[in-house]
Amino acid sequence: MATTISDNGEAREGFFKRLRAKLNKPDTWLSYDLANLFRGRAIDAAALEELETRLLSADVGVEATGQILEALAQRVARKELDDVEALIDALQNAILEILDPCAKPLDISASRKPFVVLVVGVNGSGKTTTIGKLAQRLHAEGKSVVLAAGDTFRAAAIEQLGVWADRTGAAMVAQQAGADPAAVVFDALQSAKARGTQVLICDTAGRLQNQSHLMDELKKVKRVIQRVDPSAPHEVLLVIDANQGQNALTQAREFNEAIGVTGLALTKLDGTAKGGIVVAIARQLRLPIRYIGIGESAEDFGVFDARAFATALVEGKEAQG
Ligand SMILES: Nc1nc2c(ncn2[C@@H]2O[C@H](COP(=O)(O)OP(=O)(O)O)[C@@H](O)[C@H]2O)c(=O)[nH]1
Ligand SMILES: [Mg+2]
Repeated sequence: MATTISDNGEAREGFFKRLRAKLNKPDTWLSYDLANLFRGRAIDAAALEELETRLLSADVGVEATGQILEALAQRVARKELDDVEALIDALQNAILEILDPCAKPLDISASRKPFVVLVVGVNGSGKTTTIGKLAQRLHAEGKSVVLAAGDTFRAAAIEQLGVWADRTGAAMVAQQAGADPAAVVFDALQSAKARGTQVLICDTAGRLQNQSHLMDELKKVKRVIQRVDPSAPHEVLLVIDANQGQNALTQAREFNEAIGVTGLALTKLDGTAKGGIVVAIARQLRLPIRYIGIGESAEDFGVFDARAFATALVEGKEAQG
């Protein structure tokens, strides 16, 4: 495939290579498995049954697995899949079909000033880290950024955001631990407006998603934002740790019901043998997947690219030689 490689393209290429290397721990995921399992065998109903088991154990989920197998079974019936390479190729296409509708990058429109991103998710999912990475990315694009330290639950959370602010050149608006998050976000929004800042990113506390207290707090933050700018927040970004497995789906539904999620960031895909959860999330939630995280540093972060992800998931390291 001939591609013209711009600066941007090169950066994307580099991220894709790291994604491919990090996503598939050597012997954990499909490609290695399948190649060994099916080499020299006929691709028949029995083979598809074994594939089904592997998809389910990789967290692809019942619905997405069903959809994938249906597509493959049709091709087996037409005798189009006569070896393991053809099967892997067809699998990749079936996964891409599920991921593609969710690959909708966040468009940070310049007409919103500031463009307000409210970041939510359970404790430890990677919110603050994702905010730091996003701030870095926006900074590199020449955009001005204010961070609101809306996780006032622990002092350490405010400090952690402060480190990212220093590192990325973003301004931060914070109050002491225990302050009302809605007040912090209100201040930050006023400050961002006064400075003519382009993007405001609001951190929030996580704790447990089933605490109605947390959801009430997030609703209040949202209301306060809307009092200043009725069109905001322009993005409610839910951060999900991919290692949460099927639990991630439950979290997403709860946050979505409470405050309305407009996009997802999926983190810690480097640490999981179950990257298949991304397919389950795409199939069931049908929410735009904006970004993925594949490590702790700022460069371990990229826009979700459905084709690159499907390829990384299915090809793995082995296939790359
Ligand atoms: N390996 C890995 N670690 C991550 C990633 N994103 C965040 N983390 C780590 O996960 C932990 C929790 O992240 P944090 O941003 O504090 O989560 P928060 O509680 O949602 O704000 C930290 O140790 C982060 O460095 C990722 O994509 N990959
Ligand atoms: Mg945090």
